[in-house]
Amino acid sequence: MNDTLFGKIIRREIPATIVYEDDEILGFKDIAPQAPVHVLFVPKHELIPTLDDATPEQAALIGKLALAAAEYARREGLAQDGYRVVMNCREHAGQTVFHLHLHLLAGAQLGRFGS
Ligand code: IU
Repeated sequence: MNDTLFGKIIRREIPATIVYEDDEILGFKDIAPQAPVHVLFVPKHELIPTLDDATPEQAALIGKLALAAAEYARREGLAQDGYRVVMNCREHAGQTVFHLHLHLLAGAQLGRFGS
């Protein structure tokens, strides 16, 4: 279980700047930030490779990823100006780590996306 690079971060086997944690979710700073604030939120106990692999039983967990990002954004004073959350799924989205995660991007006016 959790046998990915993010699994190693969850188990504290490799370092990361952890900024959020609850029973089910860990949030840590992305090592290659794409915005002034770039945090990844990952499930701690379930290894779901991509959003396409998620099951209806995991709906609540996926919702909690989004709510964890929202809570962090509120706590850090990012909510009023706003932020973006993104999940990349497989090749065309550029997914590189196959352990479901939600990106939180904030701290500046973000460009449009999709190109
Ligand atoms: P993606 O959605 O799979 O494309 O995003 C993976 C992210 O994980 C990407 O933004 C990387 O910079 C980030 N990351 C990290 O924060 N720490 C690491 O050790 C590795 C990747 I490898």
